[in-house]
Amino acid sequence: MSRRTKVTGTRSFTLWLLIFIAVVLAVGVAAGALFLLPQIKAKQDLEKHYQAGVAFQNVGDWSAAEAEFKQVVALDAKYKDVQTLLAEVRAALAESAATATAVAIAQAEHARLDAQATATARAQATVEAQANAEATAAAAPTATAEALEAHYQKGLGYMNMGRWEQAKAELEQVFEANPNYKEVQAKLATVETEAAKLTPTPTPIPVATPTPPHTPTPAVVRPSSFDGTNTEGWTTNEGPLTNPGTGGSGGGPNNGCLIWTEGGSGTSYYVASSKYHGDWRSYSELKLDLWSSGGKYFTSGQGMHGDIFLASGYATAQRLLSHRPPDQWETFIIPLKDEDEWAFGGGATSLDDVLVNVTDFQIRAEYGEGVDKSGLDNVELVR
Ligand SMILES: [Ca+2]
Ligand SMILES: [Ca+2]
Repeated sequence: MSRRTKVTGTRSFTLWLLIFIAVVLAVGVAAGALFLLPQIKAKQDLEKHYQAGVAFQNVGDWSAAEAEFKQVVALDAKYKDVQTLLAEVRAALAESAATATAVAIAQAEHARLDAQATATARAQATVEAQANAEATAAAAPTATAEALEAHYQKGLGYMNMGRWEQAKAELEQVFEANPNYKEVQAKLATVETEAAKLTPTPTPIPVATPTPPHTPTPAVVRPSSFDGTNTEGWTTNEGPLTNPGTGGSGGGPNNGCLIWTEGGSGTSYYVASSKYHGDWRSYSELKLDLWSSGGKYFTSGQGMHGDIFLASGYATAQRLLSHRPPDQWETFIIPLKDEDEWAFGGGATSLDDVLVNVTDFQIRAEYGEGVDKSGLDNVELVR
């Protein structure tokens, strides 16, 4: 037999209390979910956009970074350092926009100059082509017209197929023959524009500096070795000059030289023959053998004008040797370049002013006060 128990009194109240508490808890949880979850989610969204913005910023995608940071600001304007990062990103955006503008301006200018050059070239070509076309047309008008039309049509055909290079070749033939033929100029312009899109701009190749042709030249020119008794046109301004036909520098048979002996009141010089007149600028040095003896060495006065004297009209250059030639042959080498040793006169300010066209070349013959003498041999200009 079953027994039924009726719930009454204290036990019934407890049950209802438990139910009430359960209901209150359920409502509380639901309310919590309703109010708190969106806030948690919003917080997560904020961080997600923030991190995305930072990532875009790191890879330099300024627009995407800005978009993300703006979302963060919309949700929470004071979130972390979002305002600073947004400012950075906007600055970068402005900078890249300025760069892009500059590049665009440069490209536009480049394109404009290219177009200008092409137009100029075309205008010139038009003039030439017109002249050619007139001559050709006069010779064979019918044949030319037929050939032109054939090239023109082939050009249009290639254009339709997008074969720009072939189209260009055909249309250029038309243009060369008759620049005003139908719409050839417009078609060519189109073809060139399209062809240019396919062809990368070639890097200009630096123009090689042409190598000047090498002209072999003798190392020693205009030499005077005074073989035999030949004075080779040399003279002195004062005092006698002879060639004994022997005793030249280096010795040996038939080795003559110039000998000057005392004479006159001023300083004596060997005066070169007219063979030495002209442009000396290609020579690097002057070479000669000298000896001297007797008298008392002097380096100024008595009409002296250096040990080596050059003139070009009024312009003069002179210099002393480092020492008096000894009483045996010594070779002296004088560089033909501007050095402190040179003294200029008559308006010359550099050695080249005189070397450009030498009209007088003298080598000092007299080195001593009182009776003295000297010898000269192997005068050479060296390149
Ligand atoms: Ca000689
Ligand atoms: Ca003397």
